[in-house]
Amino acid sequence: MKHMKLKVLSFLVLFIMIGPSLHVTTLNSNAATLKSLGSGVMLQSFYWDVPLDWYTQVTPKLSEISAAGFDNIWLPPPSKTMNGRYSMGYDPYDYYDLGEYNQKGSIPTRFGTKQDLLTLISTAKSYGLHVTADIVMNHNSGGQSEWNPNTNSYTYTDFSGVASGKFLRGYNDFHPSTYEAYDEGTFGGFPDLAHANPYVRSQFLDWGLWLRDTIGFTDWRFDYVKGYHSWMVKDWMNTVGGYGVGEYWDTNKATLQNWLSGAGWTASVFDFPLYYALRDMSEGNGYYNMADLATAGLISTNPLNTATFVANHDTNEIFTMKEMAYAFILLSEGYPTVFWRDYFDWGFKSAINNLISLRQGYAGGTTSTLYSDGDLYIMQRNGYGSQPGLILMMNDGNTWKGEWVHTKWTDQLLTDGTGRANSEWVDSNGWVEIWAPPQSYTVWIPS
Ligand SMILES: [Ca+2]
Ligand SMILES: [Ca+2]
Repeated sequence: MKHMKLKVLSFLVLFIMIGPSLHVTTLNSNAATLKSLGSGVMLQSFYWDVPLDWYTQVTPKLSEISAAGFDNIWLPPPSKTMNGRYSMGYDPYDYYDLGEYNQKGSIPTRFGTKQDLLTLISTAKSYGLHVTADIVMNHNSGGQSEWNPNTNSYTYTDFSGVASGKFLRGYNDFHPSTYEAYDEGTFGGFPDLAHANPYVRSQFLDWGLWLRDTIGFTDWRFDYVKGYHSWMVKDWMNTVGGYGVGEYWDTNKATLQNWLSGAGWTASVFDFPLYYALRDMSEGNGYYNMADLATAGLISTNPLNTATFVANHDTNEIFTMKEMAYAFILLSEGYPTVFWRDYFDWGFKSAINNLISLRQGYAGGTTSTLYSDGDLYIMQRNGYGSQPGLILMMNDGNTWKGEWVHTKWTDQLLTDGTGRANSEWVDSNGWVEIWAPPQSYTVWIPS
């Protein structure tokens, strides 16, 4: 009897594990008209020092972006900053000025006017795309100097003059506050917000609802979550909903799991451990141990709460074998992010389009490692629903390599979805010999 119950329970757990592709809190009513999040992949739709009025360059590409299979575009922090048009948005000054008020040198932000942003968002939604806002809650910049009795000194913590007239801040809204002297971390020398002050917490939640209901953002990327309490993200997700992903720049998987737990598993986190493993592969000139890929990332343990990437606006170190790195994240579990420059500027568009198509058509279900050694990593997606599964074979060695693997199929012709290798038959016992070129990959699908 007890045994039976356990079996039923483990079946339910399995179903929950492979059913949804990622964790989304469904409070947002307008998400219903958009693509199901996770049915495609996310596009980081900016890079460091993008041209001025960037919004107006993104909008004309949204049709193409949606058609390629993306389901979500991640935009830079929208608020007016201390450095105005010179800033990439990570030094927020007036949270409610999205390019509407003449302050800090201009009406628009670096990325354009509020109207440019609204046009971008409504166009994106017309193509079914989610729109992710970059949320900077750890620090501010650009306040006036004021006498601060908490520090017995002058501090740049007077944000009472913001032109929007909303979310005014003063010294006690920052650390050291009478509510809390300090939190998890500070960023540069910027005034560091005290979320333990109930005013700060509630103002952020109000701002989140305004971004959602008035501006139209659907999802959230949380900047520098290492710098503040994870409960702030949990409160945001439980109040505002959608999909949230934290930037916790750390390679320790247990540390990332602790953060996810602190955020009540309401959000995901970027897979920095996997990023650095793929960087090591790229820089290894064949000496990277490919067998390590099976467990290198947080996706190997927490795929529903993991967003993967191979480059972003802060870090771009993977050059050799970059397409293979994309193959790994785009065909694995987790929610992959493609970097704008890789897609539009640096020549990976057709390869990424093919990989997204293979992901959507085949890459369902759990993951099994079929074979691994120093130069080969071969994994099978086991299939789910209408997605029959596939096999990804990665080779960081300097010669063509073949390997016999035991697959989920029998008496089945497998073709290489990249067109690099000849088709191969799986025998009646499930075995097949598959091949991959040097420092490259193949993708085996039933045909
Ligand atoms: Ca902090
Ligand atoms: Ca190797």
